[in-house]
Amino acid sequence: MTVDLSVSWLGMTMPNPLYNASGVMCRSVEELERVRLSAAGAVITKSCTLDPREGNPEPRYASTPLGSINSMGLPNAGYRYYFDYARRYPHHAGKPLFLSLSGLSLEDNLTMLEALAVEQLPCLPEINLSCPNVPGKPQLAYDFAATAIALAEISRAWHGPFGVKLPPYFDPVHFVEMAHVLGGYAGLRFITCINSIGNGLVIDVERESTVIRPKQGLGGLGGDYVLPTALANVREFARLLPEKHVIGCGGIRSGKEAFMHILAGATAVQVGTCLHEEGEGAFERILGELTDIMRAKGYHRLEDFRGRLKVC
Ligand code: RRO
Repeated sequence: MTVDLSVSWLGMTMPNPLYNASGVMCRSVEELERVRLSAAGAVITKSCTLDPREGNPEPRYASTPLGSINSMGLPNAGYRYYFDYARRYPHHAGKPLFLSLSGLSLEDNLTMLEALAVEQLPCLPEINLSCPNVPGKPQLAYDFAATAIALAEISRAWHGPFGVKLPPYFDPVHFVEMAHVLGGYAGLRFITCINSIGNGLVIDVERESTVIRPKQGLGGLGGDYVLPTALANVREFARLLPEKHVIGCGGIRSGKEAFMHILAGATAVQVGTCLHEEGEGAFERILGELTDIMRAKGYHRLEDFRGRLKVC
C-alpha cells in the first residue's frame, strides 16, 4: 500500500511534514545544511536578533530522563547571517525555508521584517513570541494586549504570510482569548505550538544542584514532559482557528507522537529535543515509523486522519 507523506499548504508542497524545531541544529550554516540534506521536509533557522548574541553562560542545556531543560539565551549569529543563508538557499528544490525572528523589541522585529520585505526572499517568517530565557524579557505572548499591538504593527510592516511561535497555555480561557487575538490578522497564516514550557527547575540530587546555570537554574522544558501540553495547544488552536495552520512542536520522538500531533490537527510537525539527542538521522527513523502506523491503519495520506481526533 502506498503512503504519501507530502503536505501542501500556503502554496507550497513539502515532501513530508517533519522539520527541526527552531533552536535545534540551526545556528550555523553547517547545522542548517545538515537539516536540509537530511530526510526533513523543511528547514527553520535559529531565532535571530538584530545583532549576534553569545547567549547565556554554560552550562545552559541539560538532557534529563524525560527530556531536556535549556536556558540558551538566544545565542545566534544575527539576522544578516541567516538572510545571507536564505539568499543562497535552493528554494526551488522542494524544502521550504522558515526564518525564525526573535527581536529583543517590537522595533527590532519590524526592522528585520522590513529588511526581508525589501529583499523579497522566498522564505516564511516564524516570529517567536515566546522565548523564556532572556533575563528581564518576559514571554510576549503571555501578554494578550501586547501581542495584539505587535501583530498589528507586524501586519503593517510585512504583507506576506507569516507565523508565530507561541508558548504553552494551560487554561481554556487563555486558548479562547489568544485565538481571538490571532484571528484578527489575515496575514498570520500559521501558529507553532508550543515553545518549551518555561521556567522549570531540574535538580540533581547527588550534587544537590541545578543542572543549568542561568536564571538560578530555571529553564525551558522540552521532550516527554511537554507532549500532553503540546497536544492540547495544537488541538485547541486547530479547533478555534480552522482557517489557520497549526504546526505541532513538543515531545515528538517517534512516528507515534508525530501521528498524535497530526491527529490533533497539526499541518506539519517540528522535532526539538529528540533531534538534539539523536542527530538528523531522527527524521528518517520517525518518517519510517509514521509510514508504518499509517499503513497499519490503512491511511494513504495525512489528510485521511489530520484533525480527526475522537473524544471517547
Ligand atoms: O535561545 C533560547 O534560550 C530559547 C529560545 Br530563543 C526559545 O524560543 N525557546 C527556548 O526554549 N530556548
